[in-house]
Amino acid sequence: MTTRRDFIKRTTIAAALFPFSRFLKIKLPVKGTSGTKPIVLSTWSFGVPANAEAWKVLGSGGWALDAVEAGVKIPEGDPNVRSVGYGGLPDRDGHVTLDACIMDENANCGSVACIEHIKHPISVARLVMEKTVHIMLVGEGALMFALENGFQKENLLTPESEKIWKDWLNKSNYTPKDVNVNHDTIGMIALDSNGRLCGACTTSGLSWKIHGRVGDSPIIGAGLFVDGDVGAATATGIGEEVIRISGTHTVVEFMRQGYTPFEACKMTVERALKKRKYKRDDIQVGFLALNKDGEYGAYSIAKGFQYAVYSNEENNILKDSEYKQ
Ligand code: SD4
Repeated sequence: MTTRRDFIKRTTIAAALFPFSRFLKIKLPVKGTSGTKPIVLSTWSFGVPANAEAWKVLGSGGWALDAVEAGVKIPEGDPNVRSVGYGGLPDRDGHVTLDACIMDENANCGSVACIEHIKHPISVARLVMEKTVHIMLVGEGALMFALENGFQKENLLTPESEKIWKDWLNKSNYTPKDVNVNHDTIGMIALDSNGRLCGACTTSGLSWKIHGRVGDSPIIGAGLFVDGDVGAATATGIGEEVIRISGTHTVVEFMRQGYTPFEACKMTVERALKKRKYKRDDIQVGFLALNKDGEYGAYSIAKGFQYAVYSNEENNILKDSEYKQ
C-alpha cells in the first residue's frame, strides 16, 4: 500500500515532471496496489455477490463486458437492495425510475436514464450500445425501445418500498430539496484475462427525487468512464456533484497522467470539494478506479464507503479505514 509520504513525494515529483513528461514520454514514478488480471471491482457491500457472478465469466476467460453486465444484474434483481433496480425506492411521486450505463474497452457505450418498469436497465443500455447508432435513451422512449426488444414490463415498486415511500410522504415537506442523499449505487469495473477493461453502473438514483431527475450513473464520463488504454472508473454518491466535475472522466485523465488509481480518485474528490466548499462528511462522493495493469484504488469524501474486489479467486470487501491512507 502507498504511504502518505510516498504519495506526497510522488505527487511532487509528478507535478515537477508533468509539463515535460508529455513531450519526453517520461514514465512517472508511480506504484499502486499490485496489478493482476482478471480482476473485478464494485461499489458497496452488494458488490460481493455481484463480483462473484462476474467472476463466473472472468474466471473462464470471458469478456469483461459480459462479466460486468452479469454482475450488476444481481443487485438489480434483488428486491432487498433498495437503491438499485427492482425494489429500489421511488421518486417523490412513487415512480421507480432507473439509470444505467455500460462501456467497453473500445469506447463503445450505451445508456438509459429515467426508465420505468424494466428490471434490468443495464441490459437495455447494452442493447442501445449494440443495436442503435445512439448512446442514450431516456424515459418513455427507453421503455418503448426495451419493450420492442422483448423486455417485459413489470411493477418494480415492492410493497416494502411502497411502505417506506408512504411513511416518508406522511412526514415530508415535499419540497424540491427534500431528497434522501443516503444512497448506494452499484458501479462495477473489470479487466479480463485478455486485458480488456469494461464497466457498468446502475441505480434507482436518489430516493424522493423530483420525477424526471437523472443522476450521474447513466452519464458517460460522470458515473462511469473507461479508456481501454488507460483505466476505468465509477462513481457513487450525490450525482449532481459528480456531474459537475465530469468525475470519472477526470479520474481516468489523472491515471493517464501517471497517477495511481488511489491518487486519481483522491485528487478528483478534492476537486469536487474545492469547487463547492462543502465540509467533509456533509456530502458523499466516492470514486473507484482500476488501471490497465490491474492496479486499483478508491477514495470518498465521507466515511463509510466500501468496495468489493475479486481477483485470484478471492472475494474481499475493503472498508474506508483499509483503503484510505
Ligand atoms: C445518483 N450517484 O443517482 C447516484 C446515487 C449513488 O451511491 O450513487 N448513490 O446520484
